Amino acid sequence: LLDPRNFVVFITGATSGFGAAAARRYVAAGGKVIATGRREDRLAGLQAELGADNCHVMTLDVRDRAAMEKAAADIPAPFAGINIVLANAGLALGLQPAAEADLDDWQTMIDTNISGLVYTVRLLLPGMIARGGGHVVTLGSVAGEFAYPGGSVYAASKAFVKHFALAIRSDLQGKNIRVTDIEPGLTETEFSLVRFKGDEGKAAAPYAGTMAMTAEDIAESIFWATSLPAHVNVNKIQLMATTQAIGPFDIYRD
Ligand code: NDP
Ligand code: 8X3
Repeated sequence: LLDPRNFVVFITGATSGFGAAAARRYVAAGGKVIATGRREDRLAGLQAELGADNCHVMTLDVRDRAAMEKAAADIPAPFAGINIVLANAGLALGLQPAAEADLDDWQTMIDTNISGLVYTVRLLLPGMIARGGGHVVTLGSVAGEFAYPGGSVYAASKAFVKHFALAIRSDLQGKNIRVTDIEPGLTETEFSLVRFKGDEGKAAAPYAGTMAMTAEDIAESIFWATSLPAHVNVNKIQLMATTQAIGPFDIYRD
């Protein structure tokens, strides 16, 4: 197994959910993280918890290409040896049928889940290659594999993530860069609170009366994939809560 004390992990979306749990997991194992996101107060809290020697924070919006370019060029020396990029920032907005969905919501998902992802990966890959190797971890979803009503652009954006991850692997042959797409199902984080725009009742409903996965479960799978011996590439990991399964096709009848 690789020694996690050598890990330097750049994380998008570290203010909550999987990203925050992954930051804690890597630092607990002796690694260093660069934690990023838009909410400065959350980043400050995470840094206070993990220590400034282990956790560097950068306030940034992954949709802002210029800010992303500046951030990638601005990593302080102790954290400059990034060898894991966790491209995790993302969101779902709304669950309306396609003909009723808010086009601004669709745009935000495309800008965040697709544009933000490709900025992150494209800007950080050359440095990792120059330093001799590393690992890109993307956050896809079961939604990228199984369509569901109201999923539309969110599901399609996650299909993009999955295929982007597989495709860049082909370009990275011989560069010692691994690529893994993590594809979780039902996991209780702030995901639903964001999807339902702060409506706590609606946000709680997907998790009510069941045992969803936790952010720590997903962080563990990310940590596992990146800790395997360097000659092993996990292409993708699809995880569901034990209480979640795939339903039948939906047949309309008069
Ligand atoms: P959370 O809402 O808990 O966390 C999302 C993170 O993304 C936050 O840190 C948020 O930070 C960040 N983020 C959102 N928009 C931006 C932006 N424009 N710029 C920078 N950061 C941004 O959700 P999860 O932890 O559950 O989600 C993480 C990833 O996992 C997402 O890509 C999601 O689609 C995916 N996923 C989630 C599943 C689930 O059931 N929870 C299942 C499958 C995949 P901030 O708001 O501070 O910017
Ligand atoms: C999050 C899981 O099923 O809510 O990607 O789309 S789901």
